[in-house]
Amino acid sequence: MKSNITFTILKPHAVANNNLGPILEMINRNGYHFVAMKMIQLNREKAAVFYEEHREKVFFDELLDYMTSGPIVVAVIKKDNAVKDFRELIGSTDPSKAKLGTIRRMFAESKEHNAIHGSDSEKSAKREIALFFTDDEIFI
Ligand code: 3AN
Repeated sequence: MKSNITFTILKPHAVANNNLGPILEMINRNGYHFVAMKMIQLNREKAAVFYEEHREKVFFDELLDYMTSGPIVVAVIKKDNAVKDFRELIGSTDPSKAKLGTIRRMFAESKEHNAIHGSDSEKSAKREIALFFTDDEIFI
Protein backbone atom coordinates (compact mmCIF):
# COMPACT_ATOMS: atom_id res chain seq x y z
CA MET A 1 0.00 0.00 0.00
CA LYS A 2 1.42 3.41 -0.91
CA SER A 3 2.18 5.91 1.83
CA ASN A 4 0.49 8.77 -0.02
CA ILE A 5 -3.00 7.48 0.78
CA THR A 6 -5.03 7.47 3.96
CA PHE A 7 -8.47 6.32 5.12
CA THR A 8 -11.37 8.43 6.36
CA ILE A 9 -14.88 7.90 7.69
CA LEU A 10 -17.54 10.59 7.63
CA LYS A 11 -19.41 9.57 10.75
CA PRO A 12 -23.22 9.16 11.25
CA HIS A 13 -23.88 12.72 12.42
CA ALA A 14 -21.95 14.26 9.54
CA VAL A 15 -24.18 12.31 7.14
CA ALA A 16 -27.44 12.88 9.10
CA ASN A 17 -26.80 16.63 9.48
CA ASN A 18 -26.28 16.99 5.74
CA ASN A 19 -22.66 18.01 6.17
CA LEU A 20 -21.27 15.54 3.64
CA GLY A 21 -20.93 18.12 0.88
CA PRO A 22 -19.10 20.79 2.89
CA ILE A 23 -16.72 18.25 4.46
CA LEU A 24 -15.89 16.56 1.14
CA GLU A 25 -15.33 20.00 -0.38
CA MET A 26 -12.99 20.95 2.45
CA ILE A 27 -10.99 17.74 1.92
CA ASN A 28 -10.71 18.48 -1.83
CA ARG A 29 -9.78 22.10 -1.22
CA ASN A 30 -6.87 20.94 0.94
CA GLY A 31 -5.36 19.01 -1.94
CA TYR A 32 -6.72 15.48 -1.50
CA HIS A 33 -8.08 13.36 -4.34
CA PHE A 34 -10.75 10.77 -3.62
CA VAL A 35 -9.58 7.40 -4.97
CA ALA A 36 -12.27 5.19 -3.37
CA MET A 37 -15.60 5.91 -1.69
CA LYS A 38 -18.82 4.20 -0.53
CA MET A 39 -21.80 4.78 1.76
CA ILE A 40 -22.46 1.90 4.15
CA GLN A 41 -23.95 1.11 7.55
CA LEU A 42 -21.61 -0.70 9.94
CA ASN A 43 -22.80 -3.69 11.92
CA ARG A 44 -21.57 -4.15 15.50
CA GLU A 45 -19.14 -6.91 14.59
CA LYS A 46 -17.36 -4.88 11.96
CA ALA A 47 -17.33 -1.74 14.11
CA ALA A 48 -15.73 -3.77 16.93
CA VAL A 49 -13.01 -5.01 14.59
CA PHE A 50 -12.41 -1.50 13.29
CA TYR A 51 -12.09 -0.08 16.82
CA GLU A 52 -10.41 -3.14 18.39
CA GLU A 53 -7.67 -1.00 19.99
CA HIS A 54 -10.42 0.59 22.15
CA ARG A 55 -12.03 -2.71 23.25
CA GLU A 56 -11.10 -2.21 26.93
CA LYS A 57 -12.10 1.48 27.08
CA VAL A 58 -15.14 2.61 29.05
CA PHE A 59 -16.56 4.32 25.97
CA PHE A 60 -16.29 1.23 23.71
CA ASP A 61 -19.99 0.18 23.82
CA GLU A 62 -21.19 3.73 23.25
CA LEU A 63 -18.71 4.12 20.43
CA LEU A 64 -20.19 1.01 18.76
CA ASP A 65 -23.77 2.25 19.39
CA TYR A 66 -22.89 5.49 17.70
CA MET A 67 -20.91 4.15 14.76
CA THR A 68 -23.68 1.64 13.90
CA SER A 69 -26.50 4.19 14.34
CA GLY A 70 -26.76 5.27 10.71
CA PRO A 71 -25.06 5.42 7.35
CA ILE A 72 -21.44 6.53 7.09
CA VAL A 73 -19.19 7.32 4.16
CA VAL A 74 -15.85 5.51 3.96
CA ALA A 75 -13.19 6.78 1.59
CA VAL A 76 -9.55 6.53 0.56
CA ILE A 77 -7.87 9.85 -0.19
CA LYS A 78 -4.58 10.61 -1.88
CA LYS A 79 -2.02 13.38 -1.42
CA ASP A 80 1.68 13.58 -0.54
CA ASN A 81 2.14 12.91 3.18
CA ALA A 82 -1.57 12.05 3.38
CA VAL A 83 -1.67 10.31 6.78
CA LYS A 84 0.05 13.02 8.81
CA ASP A 85 -1.41 16.00 6.96
CA PHE A 86 -4.95 14.63 7.18
CA ARG A 87 -4.68 14.23 10.97
CA GLU A 88 -3.78 17.94 11.06
CA LEU A 89 -6.74 18.81 8.85
CA ILE A 90 -9.28 16.90 10.97
CA GLY A 91 -7.98 18.26 14.29
CA SER A 92 -8.12 17.01 17.85
CA THR A 93 -10.55 14.23 18.93
CA ASP A 94 -12.19 16.73 21.29
CA PRO A 95 -13.64 19.56 19.13
CA SER A 96 -13.22 22.10 21.93
CA LYS A 97 -9.46 21.48 21.65
CA ALA A 98 -9.39 21.32 17.84
CA LYS A 99 -7.63 24.20 16.11
CA LEU A 100 -9.55 26.83 14.16
CA GLY A 101 -10.02 25.81 10.55
CA THR A 102 -9.99 22.05 11.26
CA ILE A 103 -12.87 19.82 10.17
CA ARG A 104 -13.69 18.77 13.72
CA ARG A 105 -13.67 22.37 14.95
CA MET A 106 -16.22 23.17 12.25
CA PHE A 107 -18.38 20.06 12.18
CA ALA A 108 -17.93 17.98 15.37
CA GLU A 109 -20.59 18.13 18.08
CA SER A 110 -18.60 16.40 20.83
CA LYS A 111 -15.71 14.00 21.48
CA GLU A 112 -18.09 11.13 20.66
CA HIS A 113 -19.84 12.71 17.68
CA ASN A 114 -16.74 14.19 16.17
CA ALA A 115 -17.76 14.09 12.50
CA ILE A 116 -14.77 12.37 10.94
CA HIS A 117 -12.11 9.71 11.33
CA GLY A 118 -8.59 9.76 9.89
CA SER A 119 -6.03 6.94 10.20
CA ASP A 120 -3.39 7.71 12.84
CA SER A 121 -0.45 5.97 11.10
CA GLU A 122 0.48 4.36 7.81
CA LYS A 123 0.08 0.95 9.42
CA SER A 124 -3.47 1.84 10.58
CA ALA A 125 -4.31 3.28 7.15
CA LYS A 126 -3.29 0.03 5.47
CA ARG A 127 -5.32 -2.08 7.93
CA GLU A 128 -8.39 0.17 7.77
CA ILE A 129 -8.42 0.46 3.97
CA ALA A 130 -8.26 -3.33 3.68
CA LEU A 131 -11.29 -3.66 5.99
CA PHE A 132 -13.48 -1.70 3.58
CA PHE A 133 -12.01 -1.86 0.08
CA THR A 134 -10.58 -4.47 -2.24
CA ASP A 135 -7.62 -3.44 -4.42
CA ASP A 136 -9.82 -3.19 -7.52
CA GLU A 137 -12.09 -0.66 -5.75
CA ILE A 138 -9.18 1.78 -5.23
CA PHE A 139 -8.42 4.03 -8.20
CA ILE A 140 -4.89 5.18 -7.49
P1 3AN B 1 -9.23 9.77 16.88
O1 3AN B 1 -10.46 9.44 16.08
O2 3AN B 1 -9.04 11.24 17.09
O3 3AN B 1 -7.98 9.06 16.41
P2 3AN B 1 -9.31 7.78 18.96
O4 3AN B 1 -8.80 6.78 17.95
O5 3AN B 1 -8.54 7.97 20.22
O6 3AN B 1 -9.54 9.21 18.32
O7 3AN B 1 -10.76 7.35 19.36
C1 3AN B 1 -11.63 6.78 18.43
C2 3AN B 1 -13.00 7.33 18.65
O8 3AN B 1 -13.45 6.97 19.94
C3 3AN B 1 -13.05 8.86 18.61
N1 3AN B 1 -13.14 9.40 17.30
C4 3AN B 1 -14.27 9.14 19.45
O9 3AN B 1 -15.45 8.99 18.68
C5 3AN B 1 -14.20 8.04 20.50
N2 3AN B 1 -13.54 8.49 21.70
C6 3AN B 1 -12.22 8.66 21.88
N3 3AN B 1 -11.95 9.10 23.13
C7 3AN B 1 -13.14 9.19 23.74
C8 3AN B 1 -13.54 9.56 25.06
N4 3AN B 1 -12.66 9.93 25.99
N5 3AN B 1 -14.85 9.54 25.34
C9 3AN B 1 -15.75 9.16 24.41
N6 3AN B 1 -15.44 8.78 23.15
C10 3AN B 1 -14.16 8.80 22.82
